[in-house]
Amino acid sequence: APAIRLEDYQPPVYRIEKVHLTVKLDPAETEVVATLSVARQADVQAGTPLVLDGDELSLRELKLNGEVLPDDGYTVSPDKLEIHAPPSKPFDLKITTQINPEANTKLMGLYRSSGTYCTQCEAEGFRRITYFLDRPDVLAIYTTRVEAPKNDCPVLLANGNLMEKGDIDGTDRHYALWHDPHPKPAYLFALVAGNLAQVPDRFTTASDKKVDLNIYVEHGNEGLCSWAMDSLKRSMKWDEDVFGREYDLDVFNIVAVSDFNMGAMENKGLNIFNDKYVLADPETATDQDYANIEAVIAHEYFHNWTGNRITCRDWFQLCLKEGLTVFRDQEFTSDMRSRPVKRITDVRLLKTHQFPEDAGPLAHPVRPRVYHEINNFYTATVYEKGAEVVRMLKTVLGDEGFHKGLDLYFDRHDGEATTIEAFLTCFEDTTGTDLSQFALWYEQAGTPVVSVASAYDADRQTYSLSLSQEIPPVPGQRSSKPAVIPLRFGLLGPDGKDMHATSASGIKISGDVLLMEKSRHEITFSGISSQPVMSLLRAFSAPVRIDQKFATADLQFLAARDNDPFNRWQAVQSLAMQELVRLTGTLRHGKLGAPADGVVSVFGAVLNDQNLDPALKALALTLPSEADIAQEIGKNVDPDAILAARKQLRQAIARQFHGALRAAALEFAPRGDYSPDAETAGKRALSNRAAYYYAVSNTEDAAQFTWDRFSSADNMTDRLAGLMLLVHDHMPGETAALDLYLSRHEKSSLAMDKWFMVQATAPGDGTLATIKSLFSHPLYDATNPNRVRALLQSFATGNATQFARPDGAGFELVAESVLEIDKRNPQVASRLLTSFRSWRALDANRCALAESALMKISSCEDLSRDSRDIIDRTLQ
Ligand code: B3K
Ligand code: ZN
Repeated sequence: APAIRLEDYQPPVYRIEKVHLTVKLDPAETEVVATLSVARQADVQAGTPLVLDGDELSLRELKLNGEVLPDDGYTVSPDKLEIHAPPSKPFDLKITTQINPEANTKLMGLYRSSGTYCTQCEAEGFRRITYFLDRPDVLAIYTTRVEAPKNDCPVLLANGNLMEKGDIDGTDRHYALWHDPHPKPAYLFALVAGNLAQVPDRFTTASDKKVDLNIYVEHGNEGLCSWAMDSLKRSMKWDEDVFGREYDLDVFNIVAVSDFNMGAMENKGLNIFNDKYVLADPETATDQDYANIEAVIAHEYFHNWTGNRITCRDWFQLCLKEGLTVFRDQEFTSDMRSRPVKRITDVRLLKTHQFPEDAGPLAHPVRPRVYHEINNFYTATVYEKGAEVVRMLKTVLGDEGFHKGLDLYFDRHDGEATTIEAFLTCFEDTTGTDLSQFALWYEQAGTPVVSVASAYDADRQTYSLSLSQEIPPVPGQRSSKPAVIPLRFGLLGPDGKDMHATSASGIKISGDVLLMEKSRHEITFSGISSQPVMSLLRAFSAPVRIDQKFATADLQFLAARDNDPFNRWQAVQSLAMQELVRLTGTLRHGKLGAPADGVVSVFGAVLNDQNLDPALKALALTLPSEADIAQEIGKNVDPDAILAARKQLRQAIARQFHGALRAAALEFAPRGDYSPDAETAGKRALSNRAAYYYAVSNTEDAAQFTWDRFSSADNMTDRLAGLMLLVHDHMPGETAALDLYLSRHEKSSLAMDKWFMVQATAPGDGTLATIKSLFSHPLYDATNPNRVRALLQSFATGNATQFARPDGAGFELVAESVLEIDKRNPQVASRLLTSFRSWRALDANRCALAESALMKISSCEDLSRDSRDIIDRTLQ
């Protein structure tokens, strides 16, 4: 596939102003009649050919201004329709294509999920429905007529407002006519038809407009939508209150489907969701699921302004809508729940997903400059780092400047397809700030490392700080320019309070933010009356790594006293990380070191801190993940040693504090009816975190205690936590627990995904055989993306020791699966393939084994474009 480059961008030569679609649904032979109102751009020569995109299409009829086009007037293939010499005046093009939804296993374009017709058009799925200028800078007004048998498909939906609905005389079919008055790119087109249950509600906007809200689900799931609906209403209200954004149609529809390549899709007025981000009740959904549903519902809703009303000029600008919308959904969750908890959760996600991406062969800038397959760029870098960049913009400009700039953006670009440059210009225009250096965050890949050294001079009462920044080389980027790095900080005095310098030199400071703009800064704070402890990067004010040598005592001090909750958490993590890296090293030399008392006791102090919010406490008591430790070690990684080191520290904490842990597990277990609210969920998290340690405490009742918690759980959060312990720690009752869970949940596919996931992520030699036998389990379905991800993606990304087995069998299994899935669903396959991205960091033996598995994939000649792109970059 050819490389698509940002620098080659050309505006479209024709506009498509209106689209009238008639979709006559049929499982294998759906007919699509598209009438496009086309106009030549003013600066384009008359007669310039019109070249429309297609993908696996077959043309049935073609008319121009009502006349059948002669054969020599056009050329057509499944992926292209070219009109050689279109009229110079605006014209109508009527294109009839036939498609086969039933055979569409890629789940792009129009397909069927459990009998329901649905569409997915982002990024380039519309061209699988009809020939079109399938690019985000072609904005049209759509009218859609959906036709289907009344019995099979009582529900007929498309974007916009419903204009008309009726029977088609003399047939068993009916139709619905939808009109969307807002011009939109084709990737936001959607239609749905099926036999679905409707859960209605209503929202009144700030300007008193009534909006009908509906969630459509499979019959029987009506009772599982109330959390999603509640989340939607809160999102709508919040976007009015915080960003001044109102909804703009008479109806907002959400449809939940069970076969979906990703989380959800923000189609105008008709969001389509993976049902895991809609359906919830205490019996089948965890607290985490509830939080995810709230966040994804909000995210898709917020796209209505950031993405739909203002969209992207081209796919290189993807972060324009995604980074900004993730930032908005993060803020929403922070307001709905606990800001520090949300911040820590997001940073953990960033560090486990985005940092490794940015440090490996798949690294790319937040705004890439080149791609071969755009679907491979819906990445943690575009989404999560993209959100961090927006967050930094807010930190650099201040709340007021940020909101003024954003208001201008909404005003100036409403109805347009635009760019990152245009976005940044709005902030420059409102605040007078030059953002040209800041813009490098969109251009440069890799995670900057900020190195810190400090010295205190008691005589002069000065504290000096040397800061330097550097981005380690990443593919295609050997050197880099200094970025603008806002570092939120505090200088802690011995009493734990922030000290205030009488003056500071060497850097721009605004409030509690140091603004790095150069590669080096020598900073001096004066009037510092005693040796301070530096708390840097508070609230994780920039997506960087900090390289700072800390004395254990200073980290202990920060862990206990920092008034920034994020950095308190970070201090505990840093202490644990130092120790885990040390223990891993010892284990690799065949020795068994004991965890240091000083580190273990910090966990005891956290556990016994009466003033710490339970949710924060649960997070502080969570050890860095195996993936985090691997990343910290960086090269020659041995996952077995990491697993063993982590287990050692966990056991040491468990053995030393078993009494307090048991007490906390009991004390914080919420009583009474289940509620998913953040506070109650925080208590449950702490209770389960304590139980996680207690399970390996060597006390007599640890096994029984764990079993009882599992078997008596009255909600999924506790049941799943219990099941994980029994299965991952191979405790007595492991098999019985899996059987009990299976018989209880076999009817709920979302609950069963968790059952597959728990087994796939169990450490231990037996897991590979388990996975292979699960392939033939009656409930395994290789065509359902959620199920495939539950078994294989979770194995490849969440079971480091078995994926990277020293005999290579884990890599083999994933490689074979990629090849098999790729034939059916390239997007699911290529996503699974990205789990190899850190292969070069492994030890020599594992590295060689990973390479041969990758070579095997690469040698396959008919790989999809998606997987070819990932494999080529992974091996480069
Ligand atoms: N915009 C969609 C993602 C589409 C992915 C296409 N491969 C969901 C979202 O980010 O809201
Ligand atoms: Zn999004």
